[in-house]
Amino acid sequence: MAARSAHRPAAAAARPGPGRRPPGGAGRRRAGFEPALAGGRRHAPVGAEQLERVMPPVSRISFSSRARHERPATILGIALGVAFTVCFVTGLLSHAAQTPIPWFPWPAGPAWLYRLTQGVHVFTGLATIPLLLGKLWAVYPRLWRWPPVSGVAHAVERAALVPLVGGSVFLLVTGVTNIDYWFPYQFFFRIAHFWAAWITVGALVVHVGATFTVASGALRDRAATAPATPEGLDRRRFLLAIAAAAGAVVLTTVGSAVTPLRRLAVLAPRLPDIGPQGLPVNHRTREVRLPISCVEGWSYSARWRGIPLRDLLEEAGADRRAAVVVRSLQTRGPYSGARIDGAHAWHPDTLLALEVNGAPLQLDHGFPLRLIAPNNPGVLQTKWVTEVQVL
Ligand SMILES: Nc1nc2c(c(=O)[nH]1)N[C@H]1C(S)=C(S)[C@@H](COP(=O)(O)O)O[C@H]1N2
Ligand SMILES: [Mo]
Repeated sequence: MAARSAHRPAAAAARPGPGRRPPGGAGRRRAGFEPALAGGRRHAPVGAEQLERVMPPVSRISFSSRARHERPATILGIALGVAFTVCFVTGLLSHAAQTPIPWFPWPAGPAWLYRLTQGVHVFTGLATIPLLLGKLWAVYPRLWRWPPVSGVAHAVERAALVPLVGGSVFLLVTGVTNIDYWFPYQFFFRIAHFWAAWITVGALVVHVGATFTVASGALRDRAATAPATPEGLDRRRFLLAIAAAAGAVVLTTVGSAVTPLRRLAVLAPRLPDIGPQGLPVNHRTREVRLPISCVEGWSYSARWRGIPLRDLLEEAGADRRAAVVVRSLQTRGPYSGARIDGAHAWHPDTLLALEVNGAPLQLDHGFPLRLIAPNNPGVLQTKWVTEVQVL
């Protein structure tokens, strides 16, 4: 959306003749495609028919919707710009609180400040999801605009969409998977999220600069951006639906921080009052039922709760084939440590256990931390763990 003239071919594509529905069947292919080309400044190139065969539906599907015009796209863009700025600033504050910056010491008070800034960060980020989906829906016909670029400035604007859209999606996906404790990637969340934010905001600045004229025009002039035919989703209703979706996302999650709304927090991954001693727990703890089987022949089965060893190994970047030595506070004797192979170390049930049968480990059972792995002799279930070493 660099300049009006550049946008015209797509706008024309979005406007079938009066009273005509967007053509759908193969028989109407030609009729649907031609107005789009006629509306452009150039005539149909020779390859138009082949091009149409490659991507016929996209050139016609309901691009007539009234919702798909400059004005709603601009309003959503402003909402997104505000949301991203709020997320960016609160994210930087969070970064400053975790990685001290000499010239920006994070204060010890007021005590509620981080609770507020990080709540705003996460819940604004979640509200951004419907806004971004709406914006992408409203503007995606422009991807098929012909010609794809109409000059250097336009090329820069379009190129900036790659880090802008890619970065936004990356930030939202990693943010959501992180609060869900799902890490389907190798990189360290916080660092990747931090740098992606800088890239996205940089691209956002380019985007706002490049689209400012068109966007402010669309805001000033309600009538000019109205499509010829009143088909498809009404613009106002479209924006209301997006706003309602964003509100619903916040209402169904914010209760994980705002206690009075706790009962509404059906989409929140953690609730403020669920967990031992009335507080949520934030370890990736896991509970398994495994036996201790002593070489002497006696054995007992118990419920162990603790941190999967593989999570630690993963974070340390350990090799899956490497053997692991788990060391005990007890420095002498055959039980001062256990050497376990990769298959045991990376088994999802192998834990550094903190609890047994619903209570913290008793001192004799290895308080505060002991190893418990499936199908290993008791001698290898090291108690009083102090160190894990990858060989
Ligand atoms: N540090 C240390 N870990 C240890 C031991 C030990 O003496 N010291 N004994 C091992 C043996 S032989 C067995 S059978 C189990 C017994 O676990 P429990 O004492 O919790 O029943 O712990 C194992 N882990
Ligand atoms: Mo044992």
